[in-house]
Order: sequence, then C-alpha cells, then structure tokens
Amino acid sequence: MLQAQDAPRFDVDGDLAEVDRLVRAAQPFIIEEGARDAFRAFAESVTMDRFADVFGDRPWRVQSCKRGIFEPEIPFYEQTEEMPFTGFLDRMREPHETQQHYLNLWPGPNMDYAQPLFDELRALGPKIALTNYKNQELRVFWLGGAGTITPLHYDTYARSHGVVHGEKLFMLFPPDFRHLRLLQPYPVRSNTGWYSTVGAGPLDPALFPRLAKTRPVRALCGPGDFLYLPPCWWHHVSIPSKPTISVSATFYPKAAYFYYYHWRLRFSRWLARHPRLLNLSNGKLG
Ligand SMILES: O=C(O)CCC(=O)C(=O)O
Repeated sequence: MLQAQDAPRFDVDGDLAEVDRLVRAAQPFIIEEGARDAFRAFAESVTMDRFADVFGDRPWRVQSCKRGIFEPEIPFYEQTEEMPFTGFLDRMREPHETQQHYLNLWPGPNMDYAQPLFDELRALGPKIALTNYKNQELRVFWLGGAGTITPLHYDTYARSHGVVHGEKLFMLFPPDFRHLRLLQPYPVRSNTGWYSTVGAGPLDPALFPRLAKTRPVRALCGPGDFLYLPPCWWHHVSIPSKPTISVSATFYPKAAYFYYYHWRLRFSRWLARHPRLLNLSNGKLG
C-alpha cells in the first residue's frame, strides 16, 4: 500500500484562519461542511432520483473506457458511449465489470429543463466556506459508481471539489521536479502530456516501484467534505465503495503561472494543434 500523509481537515464552524495561509502556500486541505444546514438541504434535494427525474431517458454521451487501461493516444475524457441517462444511473448503482462509465455534467446548450438543478448548485457556492472564498462558482456535477478511477494527471488551475453523496479518494502529489521525474508523464509531444504513465488503475507500489519514493497527500472525502486541490498538483481520484455525486468549482490563482508544469501543459496543448511542428521536431521534444 502507498504510504501517504493525510490532508489537514478543518471544521467549517471552527477557526479557519489557517485556510488562507494554505491557499497561498498552495497546499491541499479539506473543509468539513457536512453539518451545516445549507449543505444538508442541498444533499437532500440533489440525489440520484432527482437526476433520474430531471434527465429521464434522454440519450447521453458518457465517458466509457476499459477499466485500468489508459490509451495515451486517446485522452480519457474523449472515450465515450451513448446511453439513456437512466441507463447510466443503473451503471452507477451496478458498475460494469470491465468497462468504466463516468460523467461530469455542466449546463450546456438546450438544457433549460435542467436549469433549476444547476441553479441550486450555483446558489450553494456562496454558502460554502471554500467556494465562497474568492467567489469560486460551483458549476460541475460528477457522477460515478464504485471502482471509478480518474487516472493520475495534473491541471493548471486549482479546484474546489466537494462530495455530496458517497466517497472519493484523492491521492495528491506536489508539482515539483522530483515528482515530475518519479511520475513520468507522457511526452510533451502527445495528446496526453499532463497524464502520468503510472496510475490508470490503482496506485500500487508493487506495480510501479517508483511510487514508493513519492510523498503523496491522501484526502478521503465523504459527504460534506470540500477539498482544495492547488494548481498543478498531480491527482489520482477513485470512488472506493458506493455511487458518488460530487461537485466542483475552478479557481485560477496567479501563482499557477510560476509552475514549470503549467507551461509544460500549455506547450503540449499548443503542439497538439500544430502537428506539422511535431513532425519537424522528429520526436526530439520529450
Ligand atoms: O473527481 C474526479 O474523478 C476527477 C476530478 C479532477 O480531475 C479534477 O477536479 O480536476
């Protein structure tokens, strides 16, 4: 098993003075909102039954990939399958043995019928200590069943991610050069340069011995736990045991621009849009 340090936790009704320091120091932490009325009312209203009522049998494109297999040429989020929304909810309750189905949902065109649900999510933001911080807007729902995994990767922005029902395990690694070496991302000249070659399945040092040299932070989030995930931190996210609904906001701290990781990702995306340069580089960009 991978040894990790637990992310610090703060009770939202306790002293939150430390939170500002941790955001400025770009360190992860959890704020517990579970006992607050605003969160409880939201959790009572936003359930799998509510999703079934709102989305019904509408055809939906969901993430769909083979469990534990990451295809470097096809980014994870581009592997999809169409199914009725209620069919996806069935998959959440009873996951397929070899195929993972996952969904993140935000207000898209022609989704007026779902607007009241997204309005409730938006209205929750200012009532939550972490997302009220610097006016982050809660915009996205994440829905998945037991065994779902988001492979190890980093983003350039920071996220605030809160569990509404179920449980999510975040394994986080700092954006330094040591971890860049140990976690070995796919090459810059690929579609997936911000994904690690380690960790499409469980993060297991028996499979990837280099993991034993890393210094991860572990954040196991249950209902009402809101995680602050600082910019450029590596994250591997899994749903250990039950159908899980979570929500997220995105936050762009200026400090993000100081990370090598940030520019590495942007350069990788830029190169992906200029395939002729890739050919000219003759595979030398690594
Ligand atoms: O919750 C997940 O499965 C992935 C979350 C994630 O990658 C993110 O918030 O950036």
